[in-house]
Amino acid sequence: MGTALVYHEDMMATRLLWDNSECKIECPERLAAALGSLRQCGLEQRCLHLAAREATEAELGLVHSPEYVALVRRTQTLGTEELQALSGQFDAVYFHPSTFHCARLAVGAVLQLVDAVLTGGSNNGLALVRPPGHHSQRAAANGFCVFNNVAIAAEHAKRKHGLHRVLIVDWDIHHGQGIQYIFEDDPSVLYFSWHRYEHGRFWPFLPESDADTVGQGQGRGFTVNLPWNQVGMGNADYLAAFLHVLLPLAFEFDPELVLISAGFDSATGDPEGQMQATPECFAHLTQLLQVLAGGRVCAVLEGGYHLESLAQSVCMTVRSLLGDPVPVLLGPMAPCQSALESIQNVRAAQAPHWKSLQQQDMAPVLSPSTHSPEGRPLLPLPGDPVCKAEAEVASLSFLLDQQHFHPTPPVRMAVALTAPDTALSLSPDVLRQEGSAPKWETEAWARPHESLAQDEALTALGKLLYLLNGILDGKTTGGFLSCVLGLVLPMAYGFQPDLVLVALGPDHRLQDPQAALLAGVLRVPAGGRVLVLLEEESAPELARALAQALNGEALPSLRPFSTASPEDLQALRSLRAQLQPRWEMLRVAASEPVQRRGDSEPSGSELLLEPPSGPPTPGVPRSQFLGASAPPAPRPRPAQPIIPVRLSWRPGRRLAVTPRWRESEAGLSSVRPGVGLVCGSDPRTPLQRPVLRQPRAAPSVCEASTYSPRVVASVASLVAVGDP
Ligand code: Q9C
Ligand code: ZN
Repeated sequence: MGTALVYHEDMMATRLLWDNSECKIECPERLAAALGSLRQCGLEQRCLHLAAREATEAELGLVHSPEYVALVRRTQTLGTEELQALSGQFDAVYFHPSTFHCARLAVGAVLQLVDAVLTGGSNNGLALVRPPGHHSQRAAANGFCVFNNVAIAAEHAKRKHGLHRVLIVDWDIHHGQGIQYIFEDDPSVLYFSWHRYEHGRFWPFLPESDADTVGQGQGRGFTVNLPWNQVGMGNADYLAAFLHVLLPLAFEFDPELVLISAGFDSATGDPEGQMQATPECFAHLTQLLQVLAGGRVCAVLEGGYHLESLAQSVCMTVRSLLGDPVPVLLGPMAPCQSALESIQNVRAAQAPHWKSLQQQDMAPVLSPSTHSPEGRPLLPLPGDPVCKAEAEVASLSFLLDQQHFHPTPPVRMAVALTAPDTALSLSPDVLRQEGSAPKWETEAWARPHESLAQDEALTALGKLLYLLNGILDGKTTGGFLSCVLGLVLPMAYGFQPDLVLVALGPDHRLQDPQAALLAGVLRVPAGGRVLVLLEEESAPELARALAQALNGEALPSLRPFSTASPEDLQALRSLRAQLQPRWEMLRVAASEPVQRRGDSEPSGSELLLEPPSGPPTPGVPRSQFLGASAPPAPRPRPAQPIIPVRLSWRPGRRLAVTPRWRESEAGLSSVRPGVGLVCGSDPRTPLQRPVLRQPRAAPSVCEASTYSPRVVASVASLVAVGDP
């Protein structure tokens, strides 16, 4: 088991033999850089190494024509001039005498990986290959690609392993039109690609890269294109695309295998993509995909031409595959207008084909904020940078500095509440009562952690999230998923918590797989720091499912998908409308260009975000409590203000879980450091403070007998603060 790494040094042999500024970026050093970093970070050593092999002709024939395979085979014996002449027959392609060998190794490496993952040899893995594959077509090389590595792997998974549903996520910054053509009428392969498009002015200049291309015949709705019409897309834009487009469809599709066309030209610094996502973003994207298909995720290298950015992004991907907690994402968490327009358009185009999108009136953007040329000019305009390869390459740290990434966020805490009676305890008088906790004790707990000594350390999403009870009841998977993907996760990303507490109270009404999914996905924005608070009476099965989820292990499928009820959808819509002035990650559509953001918010948001009565927290301006009255944030934005909500619990509430599951069944001994299940020992023991076993060391299973703010704060301080 574990994470597989497939690689063969022969794949460094193919290289450009003549002068060509477009092709020279696809160079052997790409593999060397990626592998070198994996070694340096100690990640390569933790992977299971699979031997690469050359794909057979039959395997190539799963996707390519025999004539095309024969043509590529003949390049082995050609001289440089002949190679150059043949290369010129294709768009952005070069051949080398070793190309046939390398391209067959690339396909074979991916097939080895897929076989290992589908036969249980490993959980997931990465294939580091050259040449890349996603532009390659049945009878044509294209865009540095010779054989379509990922498409062949998907076909192989269907034919040899009998899979019925394969998801391909193409996060390379170019449109993998090759994969799209191969599966355009195939409903067993869901192909998602985002790509730099600029209204058709970016390579490969295809109208079929736009959002309104959705597949053909039986395959309608199984091609999902998200075109970016501006450069500079960043972490928030990519995450919004995952939360509001890819993940809802992926859960409804319920894949048995996830293949990632993992191009890192979508990362900051890349001369082709010109985007701004940081390497950490790929850790998040990977981990979000790991909640699908029982964790069977195979990443396959495609593009990525800024060597340092590529290498770091590859490391981030592997770290996630290994199950390590991911670094918390930094930077402003709000998608830009152009990204929201693209998201709105693809949701509108896909809505007829997916139940999970049929929840609101979806109209495409009428007047895009970026200029759309008359008709579709399929050539770059004069003055467009054609190739940036000659330009100076900026170092990664310079790029990150330029984007104003703050090195350390303030300590934050987020609480997701699902129990109505716990939520009710958030009334103003309880809040005041909580504030009067003995000063000496609070200070004693806060002393080792300076940041906790400040009041803001106890902030929470809880007051907002308790309103979600009605739709978190687990009746429909659709309602549950819409809530988790459309509200909880975007808010968690907007809040950028250092710790997430999930309190599963007595009436949480979540089925075990749903509770596990909630904990499993919240783990991602929280950088792995999630505490789940369970009731004493909870079933051992629930505790086990949660322990697995917190550990980053495979989540059970939610099948079958059932559509959310109209009431759920109405509740979601109105919550979104009320919350999105403050939480921009909730947006699924662009605001009208003429209208100022926040102008049309329904009154009543004050009710939702009402500050606790009593004096405002010292040092925190009162206006921060009021989402609707906050001014709309321009871009670039200052760091998102924290909404301070006092955390409180009914005094004396127990968070104990019975010893039935504690020792053996839940497998707590394998819980990772920084992740905890909080459970009580003997609830009758009037402990003043929790007994914390091995604080911050592995495994951080804490014992506490009272469900009080002091317990929560102290547990939080030990887990969230100072943990590298
Ligand atoms: N400046 C891959 O990333 N050149 N292929 C486009 C636009 C071709 C990219 C020129 C880029 C091919 C796998
Ligand atoms: Zn690319």
